[in-house]
Amino acid sequence: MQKYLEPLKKPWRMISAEVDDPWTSQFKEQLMEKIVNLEPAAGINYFNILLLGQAASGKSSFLNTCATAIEDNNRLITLSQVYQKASKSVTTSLEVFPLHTRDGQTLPLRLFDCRGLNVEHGVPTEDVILIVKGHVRNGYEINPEVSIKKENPKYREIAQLKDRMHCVVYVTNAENPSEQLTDPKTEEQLRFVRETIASDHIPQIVLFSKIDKLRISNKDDLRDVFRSQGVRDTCYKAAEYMQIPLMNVLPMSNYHEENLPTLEKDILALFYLLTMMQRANDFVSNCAKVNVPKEFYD
Ligand SMILES: Nc1nc2c(ncn2[C@@H]2O[C@H](COP(=O)(O)OP(=O)(O)OP(=O)(O)O)[C@@H](O)[C@H]2O)c(=O)[nH]1
Ligand SMILES: [Mg+2]
Repeated sequence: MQKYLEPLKKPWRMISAEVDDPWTSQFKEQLMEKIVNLEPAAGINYFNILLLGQAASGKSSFLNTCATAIEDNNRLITLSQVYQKASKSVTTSLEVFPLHTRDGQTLPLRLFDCRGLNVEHGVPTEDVILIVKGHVRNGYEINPEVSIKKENPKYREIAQLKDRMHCVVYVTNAENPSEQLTDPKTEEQLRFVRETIASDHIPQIVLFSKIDKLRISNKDDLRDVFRSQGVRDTCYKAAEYMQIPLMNVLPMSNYHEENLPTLEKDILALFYLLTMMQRANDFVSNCAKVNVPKEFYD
């Protein structure tokens, strides 16, 4: 426990190089402006970002936290259902909800929520790959027993760049024992998915939720998240487990017990959303070879 009490001398992650103190409403405004003004490259209308993870890892809660931060209207938003205790997935289909700003602008972003991973009660591995490659439409009710059939109206035969996932976010959480972030079968499933989609160069991120369950610092203040040795060590373990670089592991605490939004959680959600959108845009630009002279790859 002692290590959680010793802050790092310097923050391990600079949330912004431009400001000394990121926990201000000015910084929140800056993030919001960047998000609202980020236009997808290559003529696509929406970035597609997929949330994947075990049941109860915090996927739907992250989506709701993002919706709350984006609307910024001093109220909590629940687009996707969250229950207090559930052994199987509460979310059973592939579902997407529009995110709106306070003045009604819709973000050019589709954040897909999904049934939890698990070979027996979760999304079949084949379906995960089909979803990532853009062959499954919004609203598909996932059947843990069998993969989607081509005759299903929710199956998309020809998937274009606009239909594919442009960034995959694995949601894992601090509730799991540090050495084992998933059960062994899900670990196997995750490894297969990671390796399959890595060959397509799709950006992959780990969202490490429920960090409020750790003792973040002496004051146990979310503002110490990037100064906490304990959070850094836990994210490092997650990075090793998921075989994803530490810079792509984002420590998060979703809205789960509060009655009103807080500046800290809004800023974390906006910062991570912007990170995901930027990675997605890099992927889209790369696929469409935006700004690359014709002879470059000759
Ligand atoms: N303490 C804490 N609890 C959280 C956090 N995020 C989610 N929870 C709680 O964890 C439980 C599961 O959260 P969900 O968001 O439903 O998880 P999910 O991954 O969508 O789960 P399924 O839809 O069942 O696959 C709920 O009781 C949430 O309130 C967090 O950051 N901190
Ligand atoms: Mg859910």
